[in-house]
Amino acid sequence: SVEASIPEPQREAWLKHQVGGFKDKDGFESNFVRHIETTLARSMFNCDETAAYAACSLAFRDRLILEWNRTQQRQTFADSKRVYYLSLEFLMGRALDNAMLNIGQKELAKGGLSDLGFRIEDVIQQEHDAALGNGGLGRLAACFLDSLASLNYPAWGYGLRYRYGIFKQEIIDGYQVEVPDYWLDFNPWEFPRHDVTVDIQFYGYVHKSTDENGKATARWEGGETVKAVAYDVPIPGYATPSTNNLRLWSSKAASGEFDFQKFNSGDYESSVADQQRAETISAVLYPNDNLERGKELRLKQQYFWVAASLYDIVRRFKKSRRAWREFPDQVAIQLNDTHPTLAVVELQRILVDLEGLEWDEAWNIVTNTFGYTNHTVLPEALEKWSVPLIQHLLPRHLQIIYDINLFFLQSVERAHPGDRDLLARVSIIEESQPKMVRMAYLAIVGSHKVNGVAELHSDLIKTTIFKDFVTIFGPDKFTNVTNGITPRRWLHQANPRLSDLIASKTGTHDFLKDLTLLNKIELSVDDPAFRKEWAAIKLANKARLAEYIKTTTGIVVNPSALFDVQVKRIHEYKRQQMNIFGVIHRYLRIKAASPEERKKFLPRVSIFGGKAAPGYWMAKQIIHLINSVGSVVNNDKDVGDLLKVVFLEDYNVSKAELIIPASDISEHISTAGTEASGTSNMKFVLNGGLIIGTCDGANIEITREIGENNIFLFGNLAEDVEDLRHAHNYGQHTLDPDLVKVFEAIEKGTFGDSKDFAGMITAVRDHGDYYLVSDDFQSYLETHDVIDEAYRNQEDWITKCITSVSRMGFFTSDRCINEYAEGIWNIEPLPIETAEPEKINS
Ligand code: F58
Repeated sequence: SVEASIPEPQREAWLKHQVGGFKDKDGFESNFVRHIETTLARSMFNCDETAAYAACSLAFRDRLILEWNRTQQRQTFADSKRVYYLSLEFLMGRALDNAMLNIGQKELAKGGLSDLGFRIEDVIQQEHDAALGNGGLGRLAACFLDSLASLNYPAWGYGLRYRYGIFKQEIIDGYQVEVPDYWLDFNPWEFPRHDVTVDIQFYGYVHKSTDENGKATARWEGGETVKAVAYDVPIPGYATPSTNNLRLWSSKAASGEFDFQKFNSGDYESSVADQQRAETISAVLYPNDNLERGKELRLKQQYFWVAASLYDIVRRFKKSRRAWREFPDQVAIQLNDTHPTLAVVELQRILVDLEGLEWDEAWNIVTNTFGYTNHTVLPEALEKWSVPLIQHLLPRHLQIIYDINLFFLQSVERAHPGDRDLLARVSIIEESQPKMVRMAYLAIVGSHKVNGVAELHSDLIKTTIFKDFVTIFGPDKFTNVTNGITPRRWLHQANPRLSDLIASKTGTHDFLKDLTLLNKIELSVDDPAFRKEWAAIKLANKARLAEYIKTTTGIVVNPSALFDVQVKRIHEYKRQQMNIFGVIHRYLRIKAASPEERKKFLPRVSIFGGKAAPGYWMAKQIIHLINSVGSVVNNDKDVGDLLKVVFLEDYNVSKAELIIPASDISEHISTAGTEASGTSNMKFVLNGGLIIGTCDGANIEITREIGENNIFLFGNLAEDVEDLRHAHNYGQHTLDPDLVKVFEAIEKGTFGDSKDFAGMITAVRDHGDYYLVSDDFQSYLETHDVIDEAYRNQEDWITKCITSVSRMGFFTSDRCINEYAEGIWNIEPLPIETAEPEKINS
């Protein structure tokens, strides 16, 4: 047993004083007060909400640490296979509420806080989001961590501890302004491990020689060394004691604080320069969404993180004293997109250069260890790194990449003799000026499985960007794992009343562990009391959002209007421009209508939110147009409640938890074939909102599950996109007449200086309308009219909502994780022998 690892003479003393963590409300309160007075050195006579948040978090943290230690001990003793999820982004959001719910102690904390004079909601609101991610990819990683822990898989996440997460967005005069997000002021959820450090090397040169047995060896020498320091974040599972670890690396100068020599000789500036240069590596999250820019610092981040993580993983494996060939039986590593692909090269380097394995044996271990998930087909988002840059920063890795490519191309040549074009197409090295390393190709060659994130997307990668690799490796290497979301955060935490209403019909909250149990509520679809409460919850959620809109923007919206929401990163392919053009079209119709006719319009609130990458000019123009339309429409007496346009500043995870439960209809309207999956589409439907969408990403599978009567689909299909684009570029582009009217209104200056929006119009009218806005516009408008009609029939609408929710079981991230575990990682959950009674959720 675990206890036996303590030497006999000391065991009794240790076990006698083992900390238990609080067990009841009284215990929580005493913990809380102790943290206020000692840990935080605050007085109980003047304790504000910030201090209450801190003390409450510390009390819960104490609980988490204990379970976390036990989980790690359990996993070490079991010595079973672990999975390592490598992601440059983990968009975690707030931790306190999630911790309370997952360990089943929120009610207890609520009572305790109330005894001490606080409202739990206010305390929760004090927490700053952990925003170490851009959008879907980063949030998916966070959902996966929740599922891995909840399902008792032995799993670690590895990422970077950015000092600045995604920037904070402010809207000033209708424009986006970026403000740094310094989030580490007080972060009770991380544990610095100053004893867990790895020295990471950059630059230098490679020394090649032959050893005494005539074997060629390579040694990477010289260059710069930076220290990686581990920071651990506990990840509690839901209704299980399992608490996994997320390890984030922070960079520090390797050589102490600073150069005293220089300091003493008066050169203070350069004495700190080394330290600053080292710390820059983990300083900022790159704020691009679906765009890769090839900056040296980004490559440094990637190698720094990958090398530290692999060192850690290998160190753990070596403790088991197994033979190297058993590595893939003990270790699965998942590459979240191509950002960690250097891990393939680094593991090969460790095995060949440092551990002395033969190339082929090492390569066999490497490819059996890695799996690669692709998240995009957009060409501008596919990572490529210039050969000279890699040569400079990682000279030995470049040689290994060339060798990997050589052996790969030789195998292709053997299977497809004489096909020179094929060799050029699949080469990991692109023969451009300068030459480039194609990271996706390297990831495919270095992994045993490659997956897309929704059915359509997985089909598209097989037939377009990775077609040749299907020919070479065969179809079985390529698979699909449709994305999912954690129902703990996206239903129970974000929408507790709905979660409880569902539980009142299904008998328990077990659907949070097995989401397919939601199907039981379909039996209650005609139950009047259930329907009434369902509608009341939606209205309350809308009223709460209306209140938030009023306090943050001053705009007054009517909670009984139809709330139409599009919240996600701003990108041309996601087509927020089409949405705002549609809003303008609606505004023009209202304006043109007589007072009598106006009464027939259904009141609507169009809600937008999302950040634009700071260098993405067109995305910023879209934000500006949305705000400009808002200031005209919202102040037009002719319009009144019939139309309001709201842009919510600084969309992030905690705002998503507020916005999503308040939506009637949400927009997932990417050009067909461009959105790999989408995950907010799932969150909206799970919260009893309907969606308007294109036949793209997971919208297609959502339709299959919930039924096509319950979703509003429109627009051209992925298979037609190429031909349409071709037609645009060869002079056959007649714009949709309603879109022309919208453009005329903008150009007349209806929404301010039309020059500010010229780029958005030219993109459609003069530059080939790459995203097919005009082609889909009519179908989009018509579908919105259908939505208005459907919403008027509230009874039918509620039936659609309930039916949809009941059929959403498939989209839990628990299902995804089980699919990865079985089909890619070959790992099993670690059984929990002693489920402590207080862990079982209420
Ligand atoms: C997103 N990708 C996809 N990338 O766009 C979305 O369809 C999918 O649902 C989601 O992944 C999860 O699979 C995405 O968010 C990024 O933000 C990258 C950040 C780093 C630079 C390249 C884009």
